[in-house]
Amino acid sequence: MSEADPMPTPAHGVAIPEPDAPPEPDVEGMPDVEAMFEEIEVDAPLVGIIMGSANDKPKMQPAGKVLEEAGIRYEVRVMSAHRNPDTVAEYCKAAQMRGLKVLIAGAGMSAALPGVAAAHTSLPVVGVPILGKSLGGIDALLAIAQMPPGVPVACMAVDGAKNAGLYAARIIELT
Ligand code: RP5
Repeated sequence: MSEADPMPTPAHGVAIPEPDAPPEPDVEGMPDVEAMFEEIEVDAPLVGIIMGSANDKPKMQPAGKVLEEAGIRYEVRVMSAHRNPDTVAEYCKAAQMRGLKVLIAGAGMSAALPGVAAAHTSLPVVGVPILGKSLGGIDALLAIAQMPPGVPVACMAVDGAKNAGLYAARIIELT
């Protein structure tokens, strides 16, 4: 046997295999993981305020005011469950991973937004029925209150965005 022999054969003739080399890290998959972490900002908002129309902004503004006063970071997005269903699904599916803790969802008329949001996230969803031009807000109120079992949505009063902000703040204080 020379010193250069890489696998010396023992006297009884059975070669002892080298221990398995540790698996190579999956460098192919790393960029995806890094991208996910890059999306989690240090100052990421804790509450997402979403609403079905830009016209809902004045009605939803009290929720943001309450959160601001409580020092809770939030973001505001306009997206309609009926007019932008893909946007709603994408936003709500990514919400928890982005660091959001609560969603506040306001909508008027056939107000599907809070329920659709709850269908796409495990985060607590606080619904705000917004008074429309007819039916005194009862349309949105019932749409948000009458969620089927298994898809929970907290329903505030008609135009109850202030309480939605307070409710979200209480949830965050518990987490
Ligand atoms: C809902 O339809 C919105 O939340 C809004 O309250 C209502 C009417 O929408 P616009 O016609 O004002 O955009 O989706």
